[in-house]
Amino acid sequence: MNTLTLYGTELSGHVHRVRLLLAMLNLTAEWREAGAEVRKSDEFLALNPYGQIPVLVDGEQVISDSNAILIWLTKRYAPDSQWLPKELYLEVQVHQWLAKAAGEIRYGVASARLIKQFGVAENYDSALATAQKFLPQMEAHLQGKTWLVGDKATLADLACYAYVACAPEGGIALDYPAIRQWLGQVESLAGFIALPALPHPQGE
Ligand SMILES: N[C@@H](CCC(=O)N[C@@H](CS)C(=O)NCC(=O)O)C(=O)O
Repeated sequence: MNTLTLYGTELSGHVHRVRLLLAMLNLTAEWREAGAEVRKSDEFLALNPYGQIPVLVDGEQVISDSNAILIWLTKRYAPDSQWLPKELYLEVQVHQWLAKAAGEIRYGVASARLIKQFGVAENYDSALATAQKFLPQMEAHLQGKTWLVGDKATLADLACYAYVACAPEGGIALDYPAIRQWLGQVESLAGFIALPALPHPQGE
């Protein structure tokens, strides 16, 4: 097997989903800390011209974009596993949630956290509106369910977990019982890794 190398930071939810899957698959990757300065370096930009983490190097192959990395790792190292079901209707539902992770979740709860915790110049009102529309939809979806798709944990759960769990760090309360229960299910997976906690902004 090739040596795997993962570029990231511990506080990134995009990186966290990859770390979770590596742990679930019992795979180890060499860690390269890639804060803001590293991401602007020529060496890093040669790996990912978009200057974003995570980046996975697997032998000669370089893969960026967290959800693409999840697909790569699963199809390459655990093609018959639960993480990407083979049954087409379940598989497309996993892809729907990967799209939510890159869409409503990224531009809702994740954006709010970026603004409040890291001073990133995004629009807080827009992030709040996106989150306040999406979280009730996710809550409704999770009624009576343990996992986002089917009856086992999948890539959908790993991809959506971090930024939803960190919503309070962006000043967005998680007053959603089914979502909270689901977060607990993900946290109970063998090999689960917690994100370092950040303070919850007050008065939001
Ligand atoms: N679509 C990308 C987004 C990754 C992303 O936004 N990473 C952030 C850290 S959480 C980053 O590298 N930001 C630096 C930048 O965008 O310049 C993915 O899923 O991996």
